[in-house]
Amino acid sequence: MKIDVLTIFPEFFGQVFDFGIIRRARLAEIVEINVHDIREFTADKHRMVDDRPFGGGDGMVLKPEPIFAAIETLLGTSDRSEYSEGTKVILLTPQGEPLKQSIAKEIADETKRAVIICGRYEGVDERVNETLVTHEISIGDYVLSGGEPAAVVLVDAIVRLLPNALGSDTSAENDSFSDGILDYPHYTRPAEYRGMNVPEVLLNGNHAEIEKWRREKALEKTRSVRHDLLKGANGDM
Ligand code: 6GU
Repeated sequence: MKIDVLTIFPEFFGQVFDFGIIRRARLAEIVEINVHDIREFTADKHRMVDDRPFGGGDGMVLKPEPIFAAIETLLGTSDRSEYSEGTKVILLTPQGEPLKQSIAKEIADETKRAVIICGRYEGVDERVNETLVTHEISIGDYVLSGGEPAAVVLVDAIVRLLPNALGSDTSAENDSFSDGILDYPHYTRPAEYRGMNVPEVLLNGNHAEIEKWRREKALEKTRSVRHDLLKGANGDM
């Protein structure tokens, strides 16, 4: 997969893609990630990336011209009906569809080429959305100053789902959310720490019992902090 990130703050991404699973996936050429400064695609002498909103109001709005130019340079067209198969242009804004594991999975499975546009909180000219964008995504119901942190979240969520991105000893299938509920509690050595003991069931090697305990704990946790997830979860509620 090839991912291009469009941002007015390219330095924000300095080292964020140089660690752990994302770094490994890049080195293994499972994914290529390039960050581009939207300002590099301006054509005016002041290199303006934003301007005041028509109709008035607070803040600045990202101008369409440099974003159209960037997409034309990267994808060869600014008409989304002409994108190659497997191309997605994702706009990150608080107005987008809330990111879920199922969306990350769909993108990981179907995408060869992703361009991620980092919006800014005050807005992006709507013609970008109308013409270039195939998916508008939000990472949750809270306000970020810009889409940059959201881009890091989205890239991480996608890349770890790409074939062979995780080591052979780990699998995305066992992740929290892959079965629609939260993860069970984990323990490692020592078996007793400052008087706190690891649950006996995990020490006795009975794998059927361990499975059952984990499922119960996962459901208990989900019921207590994320009751909304249980509508539609596998198994009993
Ligand atoms: Cl993608 N952008 C901004 N600015 N705020 C957000 C968001 C995105 N997702 C949640 N809040």
